[in-house]
Amino acid sequence: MCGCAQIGLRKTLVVLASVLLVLLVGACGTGTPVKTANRTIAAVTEGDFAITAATHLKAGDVVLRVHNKGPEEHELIVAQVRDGRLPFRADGFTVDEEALQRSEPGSLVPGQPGSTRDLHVRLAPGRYVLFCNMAGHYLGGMHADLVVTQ
Ligand SMILES: [Cu+2]
Repeated sequence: MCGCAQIGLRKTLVVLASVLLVLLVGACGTGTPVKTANRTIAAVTEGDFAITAATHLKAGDVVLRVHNKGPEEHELIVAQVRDGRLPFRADGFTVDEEALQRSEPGSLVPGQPGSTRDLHVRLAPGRYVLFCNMAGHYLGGMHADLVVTQ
């Protein structure tokens, strides 16, 4: 057996373990935003039917690390609002996303239960709502207010 191959494999395992550790630490955030050199990383947790996230963040480049604990798929939309209210469609239970276009810094399409995904957004000072707009999910409780300060 070749010792070189074994050393290579061991190095690969160490690197994989390090990457896993970083991912796990990132995924298990307590909701306290983490400020790095250029950006803030903030944990967002989605579930049936609630969104848990920081209520206040500093303006700038932000990574929303979105974990869907399921059991359903959930999307995430970030919208800036003036008075904390979102426009609704005629159906009365989904938000009118077309009316939000210019005040929507970012969104994620529906994600699998158990998944963790990053949404990169640039947030200006103001009031925002994080929400899931799948049928009935907003009214089911999937929205969270966010205040961004200078
Ligand atoms: Cu949802």
